[in-house]
Amino acid sequence: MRKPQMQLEAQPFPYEFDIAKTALVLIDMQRDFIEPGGFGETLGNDVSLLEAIVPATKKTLEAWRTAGGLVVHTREAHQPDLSDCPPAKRNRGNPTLRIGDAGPMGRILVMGEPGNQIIDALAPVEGEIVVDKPGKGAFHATGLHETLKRRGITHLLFGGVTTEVCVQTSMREANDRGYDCLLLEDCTESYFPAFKAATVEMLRAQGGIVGWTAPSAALLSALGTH
Ligand code: TIU
Repeated sequence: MRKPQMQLEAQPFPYEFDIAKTALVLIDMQRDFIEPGGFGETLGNDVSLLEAIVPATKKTLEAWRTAGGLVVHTREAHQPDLSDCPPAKRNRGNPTLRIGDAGPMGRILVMGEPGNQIIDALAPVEGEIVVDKPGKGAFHATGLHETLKRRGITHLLFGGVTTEVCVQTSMREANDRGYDCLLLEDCTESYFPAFKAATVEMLRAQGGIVGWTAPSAALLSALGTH
C-alpha cells in the first residue's frame, strides 16, 4: 500500500502531500485560450505557444487520475447576459472581439459556447469538478473553497493557462485561504515566456512565499509512474 504522505522534489524545498488531501487544479485549458479564433487570439497573442504544454499536462492528468487524486478543471466563463462581467473586465485591452462578442468558436468566454469548452485532450471525466469562473482567480465567486473544504483538501497542484494571469491569481488566492500550493512548471504556459519565467521565480522566492514549483516529472516520480 502507498504511504499517505508523499514527498516531491521541488523548489525551494521538497513538497509533502497526501493524495487524499490534494487536488490537481487545471486552470482554463479551454479552446478560448489555446486555439485560434478565441479570446487569447483576439487580444493579439500567438496562441500556438500554449499548445506545447498539452502533452505533459495530459500525462500528469492521467497519472493523477490513476493515483486516485481529485481533479478540478476551471473555465473562464461568463453568463450569456454578461451580468457577471464588469465593464472593468470587458473594456480592458484592445481586442478585435470583446467578451460576449460572436467569434469563430461562438461567443467569446461565454458559458456553453464551443470555444469555452476544455480542449479534447484534457476533457473532464465523470467525478471531476468543473468550475466556471467569472474572474481570473478560481476562488472568486465560485464556491470552490467550500467544495474543497468539504472534501478535506489542503494541498493544491496547479497547471494551466496563463501562468501570470489566471494561474498565478488562483495560486495566490489559494495560498491566502490556507492551501499548500505547488505549480507544475511544464504544465503551465504564458503568451509571454518572460512572464512565465518571472512568475515561476516569484512564487517560490523568499522561501516559497506563495508556494512551491516543480517539473511534472517530479510528481510522476513521486507517484511511481514516470
Ligand atoms: N490574457 C491572458 O493571458 N489570460 C486570460 O485572460 N485568462 C487566463 O489566464 N485564463
